[in-house]
Amino acid sequence: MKKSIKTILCLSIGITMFTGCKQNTQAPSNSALASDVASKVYVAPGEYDEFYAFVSGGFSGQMSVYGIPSGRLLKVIPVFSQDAEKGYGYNEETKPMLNTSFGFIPWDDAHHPELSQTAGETDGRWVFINGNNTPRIARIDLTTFETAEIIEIPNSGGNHSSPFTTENTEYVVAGTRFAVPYPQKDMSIKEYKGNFKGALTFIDVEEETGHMEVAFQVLMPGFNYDLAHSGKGKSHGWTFFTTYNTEESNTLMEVGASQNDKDYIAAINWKKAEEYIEQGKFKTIPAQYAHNVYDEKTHIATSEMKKEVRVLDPAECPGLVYFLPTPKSPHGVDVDPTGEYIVGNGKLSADLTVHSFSKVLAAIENNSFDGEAYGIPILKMDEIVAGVVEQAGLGPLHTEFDGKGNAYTTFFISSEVVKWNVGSWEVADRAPTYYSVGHLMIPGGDSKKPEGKYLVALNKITKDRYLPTGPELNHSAQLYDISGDKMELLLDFPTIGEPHYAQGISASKVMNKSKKYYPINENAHPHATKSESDVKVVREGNVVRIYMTAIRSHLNPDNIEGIKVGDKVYVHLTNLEQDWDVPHGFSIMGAQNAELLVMPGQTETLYWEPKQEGVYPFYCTDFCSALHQEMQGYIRVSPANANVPLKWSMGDD
Ligand code: K7E
Ligand code: CUA
Repeated sequence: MKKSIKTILCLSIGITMFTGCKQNTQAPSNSALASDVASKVYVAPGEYDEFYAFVSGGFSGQMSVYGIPSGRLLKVIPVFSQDAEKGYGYNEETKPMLNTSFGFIPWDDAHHPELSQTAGETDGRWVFINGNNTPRIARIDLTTFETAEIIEIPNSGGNHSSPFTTENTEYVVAGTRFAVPYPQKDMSIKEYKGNFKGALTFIDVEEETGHMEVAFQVLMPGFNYDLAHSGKGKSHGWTFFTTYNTEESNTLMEVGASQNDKDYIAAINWKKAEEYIEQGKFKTIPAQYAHNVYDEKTHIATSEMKKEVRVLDPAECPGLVYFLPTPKSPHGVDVDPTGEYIVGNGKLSADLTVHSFSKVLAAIENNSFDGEAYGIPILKMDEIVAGVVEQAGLGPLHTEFDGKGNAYTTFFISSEVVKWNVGSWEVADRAPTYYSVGHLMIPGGDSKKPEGKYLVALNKITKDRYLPTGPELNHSAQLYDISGDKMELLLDFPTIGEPHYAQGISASKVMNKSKKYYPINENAHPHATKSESDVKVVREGNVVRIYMTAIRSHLNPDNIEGIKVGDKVYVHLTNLEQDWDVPHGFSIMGAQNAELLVMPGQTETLYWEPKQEGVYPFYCTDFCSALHQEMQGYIRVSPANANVPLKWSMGDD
């Protein structure tokens, strides 16, 4: 076993470091593949995949949806970024979704999709995802596959240990990666130690609607809070956050944050937190954060600015937080399906440390503490460790479970997935990844009921796996069959942006709820046009509103005159179709927001300031019918001082 680790290691480092010099002219060998793998990923034309996979876009700020096992890209869902494919963040209706306390921010870094759960199982209602850079959490509705809500996280910096859910989606959590002054203020960076803080935020998710509110924050020492997972079963009521930089270094972090032999997993008893909130033991701190909600009936997002947040100080709330010593700068923290085992993936350690929740409770009961940090008790490590997976690989990052008593951990440096037994801590199998794997995903793999048939490795480096596409290659995912004793590599497929985490779910839990169109009679958009007989153009001062409809195969009206240079023109386009998968597009020459893409039954608005006189064509941008090319019209733009009367028509009227 030792030897094979070495071989893999050399291979992986070799490839990672040196492919630049030794150009590959041929595709890498596929000799590792069994001959029947193609049939295992083949989904015949017209047939459906067995699972949905929701894959983060990382620096693209989006989330993409794939079918598993085929690896087909089904959709890209715009979340924290404007998206020219969907019009999200360009049309007037969705711009407020990207509002923050810093104004409109149309790009973020999204890492961790997390499905909603009921009784510890994925339920197919929503998927949440974090924006790291300007801290935000989004909720995507899995009937529409659209972003329904985004809430900003106050006094956070690098919203990374987010948005992991509790067993019944009571909360999704949002932990700050970077410690910052709390509340934010001007102060010397050199005074970091002891003064900066880390806020761990619990966001209440309303059971029926999914509506999010910041319930409370736990004000932690100024460490970095890297990842989280909530307890389940016996550990329900707790959430675990990894920490690094317990050194509280503020410069040259690669050295400064790697001094301590052990950092901690912070165990937060959120049921206890609820009691303290109930008893009024919180402080109310001024804060500024945006809460953006998309209304499916009006098809409009609104943004509200929130002003304060409730904060609990662990030093004043005994029993709220304990530290579990864990080697060494742990990255992921993962809880097994029973809720008993808490796996710390110490990225600078060769071993995996697994804590026992029962032992944690016993240690708390017996006051088995090894001192404290900022008033938070540190549990004695040797009293809480359940086992150690020794020398499993290099650079463990993340672990998922198959529901059959096995865990699978990714090792970034040794570029492999290692399967090990929960309980005996023995390594059972290992499979190389190409290359440098980050997260992995098993459908339901962080829930009580994993569906342990497939595993997807989400890789950081692609190099020679695909045809070259210049300096940047798409990231890659790799699909493994894990139904047998040995992992079997089935498929490579490219991803959009950087796939950090992903979540998977049986298609049957989602597909039948999928919306086919928006009922036009429920369209409550204030500028909807529900019938072609209601189309009109209205001028109020220099604001002109065009109430337009789209149906195969015309835009109505299609001739408009009386618009002037300097007008503020709003094209409110309603798609009158009541049929699945018949969007219409709209675009007009010279408009800076350029285009719309309107779903059946929906109304969207394009804002346009005509800059030059002339006659400008507009047209439908989505090939919707045999006469799509005829779906076009003209708008005449006259000089600012002209007195051309406002007129609109379609046909001869
Ligand atoms: Cu490991 Cu942001 Cu979850 Cu990427 S993080 S790998
Ligand atoms: Cu409507 Cu093309």
